Amino acid sequence: MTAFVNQRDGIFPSVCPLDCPDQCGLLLHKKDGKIIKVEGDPNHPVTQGNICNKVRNMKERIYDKNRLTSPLRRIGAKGDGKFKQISWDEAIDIITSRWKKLIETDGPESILPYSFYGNMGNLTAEGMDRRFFHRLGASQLNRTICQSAGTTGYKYTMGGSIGIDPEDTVHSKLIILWGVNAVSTNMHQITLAQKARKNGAKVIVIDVHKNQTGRMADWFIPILPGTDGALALGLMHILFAENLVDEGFLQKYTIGHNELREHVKQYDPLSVSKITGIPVEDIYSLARMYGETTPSYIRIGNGLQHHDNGGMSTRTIACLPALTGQWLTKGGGAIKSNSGFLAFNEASLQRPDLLKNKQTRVINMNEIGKKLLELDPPIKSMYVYSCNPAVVSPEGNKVREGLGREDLFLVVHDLFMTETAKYADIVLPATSSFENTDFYGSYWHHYMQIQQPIIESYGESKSNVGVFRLLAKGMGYTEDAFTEAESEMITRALDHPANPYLTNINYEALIEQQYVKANVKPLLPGKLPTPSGKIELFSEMMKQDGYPPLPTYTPIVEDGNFPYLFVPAPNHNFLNSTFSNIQKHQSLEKEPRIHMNVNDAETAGITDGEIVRVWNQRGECNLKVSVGTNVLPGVIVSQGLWANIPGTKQLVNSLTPDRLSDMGGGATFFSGRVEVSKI
Ligand SMILES: Nc1nc2c(c(=O)[nH]1)N[C@H]1C(S)=C(S)[C@@H](COP(=O)(O)OP(=O)(O)OC[C@H]3O[C@@H](n4cnc5c(=O)[nH]c(N)nc54)[C@H](O)[C@@H]3O)O[C@H]1N2
Ligand SMILES: Nc1nc2c(c(=O)[nH]1)N[C@H]1C(S)=C(S)[C@@H](COP(=O)(O)OP(=O)(O)OC[C@H]3O[C@@H](n4cnc5c(=O)[nH]c(N)nc54)[C@H](O)[C@@H]3O)O[C@H]1N2
Ligand code: SF4
Ligand SMILES: [Mo]
Repeated sequence: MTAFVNQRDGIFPSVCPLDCPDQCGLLLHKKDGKIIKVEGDPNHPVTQGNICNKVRNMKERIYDKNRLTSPLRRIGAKGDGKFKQISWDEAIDIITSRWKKLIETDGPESILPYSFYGNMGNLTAEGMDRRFFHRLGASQLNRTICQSAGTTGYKYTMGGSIGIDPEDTVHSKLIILWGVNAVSTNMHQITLAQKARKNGAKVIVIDVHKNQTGRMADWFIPILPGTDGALALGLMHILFAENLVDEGFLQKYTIGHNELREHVKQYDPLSVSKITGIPVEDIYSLARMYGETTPSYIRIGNGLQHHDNGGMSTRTIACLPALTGQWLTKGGGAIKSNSGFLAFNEASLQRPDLLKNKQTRVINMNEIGKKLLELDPPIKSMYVYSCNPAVVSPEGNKVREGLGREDLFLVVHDLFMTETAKYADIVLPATSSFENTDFYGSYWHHYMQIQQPIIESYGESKSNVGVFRLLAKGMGYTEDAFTEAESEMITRALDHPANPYLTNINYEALIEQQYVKANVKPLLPGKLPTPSGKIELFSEMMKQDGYPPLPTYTPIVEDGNFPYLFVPAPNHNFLNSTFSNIQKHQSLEKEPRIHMNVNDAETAGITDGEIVRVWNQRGECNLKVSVGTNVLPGVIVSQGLWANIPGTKQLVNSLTPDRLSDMGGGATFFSGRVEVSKI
């Protein structure tokens, strides 16, 4: 391995670590041992040297004056943010002594890890940590906050997280960006769509908010939140009624088309229009355009699945390409997530065998507030890493009350003193991804990439892998699993005979080439990983799991007597809450705002630019209002997960429900209702 870290000057290959589908190839410019510039790597086949503004400014974050440099121990009240510097030895000793005691008095399940993908590297996000907590026998976390509902729904139709090769979307003639704010959240999909457009493709955006993505569309279709399943069923109704379906394809590659044909008769365009807020003529135009254009491509976003009915909506939309036989044409089909192609050997990386068949309880991360407050026997200690629950998890007031519990021993490992870390008893400093060894697979394109350490660890910071090695030692665990080298962990994780797409990807190839594409072929003709091997328009498995076996529209759940549906979505310059603490990114976003329809504002006597109170049974925020026509009446949209600046009330998740979605235990961030009042 080239020791990049020892070279004080030069340009080094890297990968964007953030939870973003594009997973860009990067080049890091180093001078005197420090990163002076982050740019896109022109050699990356998909991202081709273009990166977003957030990461072009990444060095501001890496060298921000507020980055944590040493372990800290709390000296003030919980949440106050008063800490004292301690050594790593002390920190590990405090944590492991406390845990050893807890294991004796309350059992290992009184300890809960809480993490997500603040850094997408597999060793960091789901490697050494899993080994450690398996060995400990801790409560397990069900990591459902992001795409769980949609992934489960899509799987019923297609068998797994598999779609088309996004590089093929330059050949598409109709591109539907459905519940995805791709200009901000998947920018290279836009680059590919623009290329397709040059060849005559049309781009349609279906969203509850006419944001930057809606503005670039040839046709923007505003829809009421949580009604996408109904729209998809209305489209199917017209496709069957007007013989716009591909009968040969349905016969050969699907099951249940006859049942579906009968079933969708009830979803007539007039009823669907009333549900979705989309004019009847537009539903007809969209169906005909979709029925008459090949290849067509649907990029299914995460937005539409953050609802009570998100699993079924995604399952339903995933049926559409089969009706018109898209999967056989280059550039035809859909992508929800492509993570299935790059699936590695989880058992070898995560070592569930270290649990020794113990059945430990599983806690859904979306319910963490409630669980911290109500679970019996209680969670006595939580270890948070690569995640910022005080800002990102729903029912935020409960989350913060739970984190503030005097008897909860809280450890937080992060690069910054996040809102969550302020509640911690012990705070540990984390390295940035550029200081680590790790391997990365995109959940959109088909490339696996490697990160080798490029800069020295910042201050005394340590990687997740490094900290779990120390914790294992402190606990007295002697298994080889905790001393295995990173290179060995990668080698073994990539040895996965069950995944035929990985055959050409291994550690050596990654070191040599930096990017290696999975050995992916078109899904059809071929056998899909569904029970029938075909696209399942009717799903016996859904029936067994207690769902309607055919795509069905169910409205989102009643949520109190408040007039507006509230959609608190991500923004352009942050990545979830990451960057929300960085001055440069804050000033680009100006301040947190809500968007409100002009008719609603008039009725409520609210004027553009005013600060309003947004509230419901769960909490309240004071936010500036933008009055206009980019949301439908009855809908309020905010963007960005802002931290609480003292004196402000802007944690949008204090308003969001912790109900679970229909499938996968997913989050329902966008299915809550609010009132908006003048202050
Ligand atoms: N700049 C930036 N990029 C990011 C992120 C970020 O925070 N900032 N986050 C990353 C992560 S973790 C993820 S999961 C992805 C998420 O990225 P996306 O898949 O784009 O999902 P969201 O941005 O949550 O929502 C997408 C759109 O769905 C709309 N929407 C909400 N409800 C509905 C609905 O019921 N129907 C329809 N049709 N539309 C609806 C929202 O208005 C929004 O414009 O982005 C990743 N990339
Ligand atoms: N209202 C609302 N809430 C949402 C969403 C929404 O659209 N609306 N989106 C949801 C979605 S899709 C997601 S994925 C979640 C994301 O929620 P989180 O996973 O919490 O994502 P971030 O806010 O980016 O926080 C990641 C944290 O990890 C830290 N970190 C980065 N690298 C490392 C590392 O190597 N080690 C350690 N120990 N820490 C590291 C970062 O500094 C940061 O504080 O938020 C969810 N919350
Ligand atoms: S956040 Fe997304 S678009 Fe920006 S550099 Fe990273 S992978 Fe690329
Ligand atoms: Mo996410």
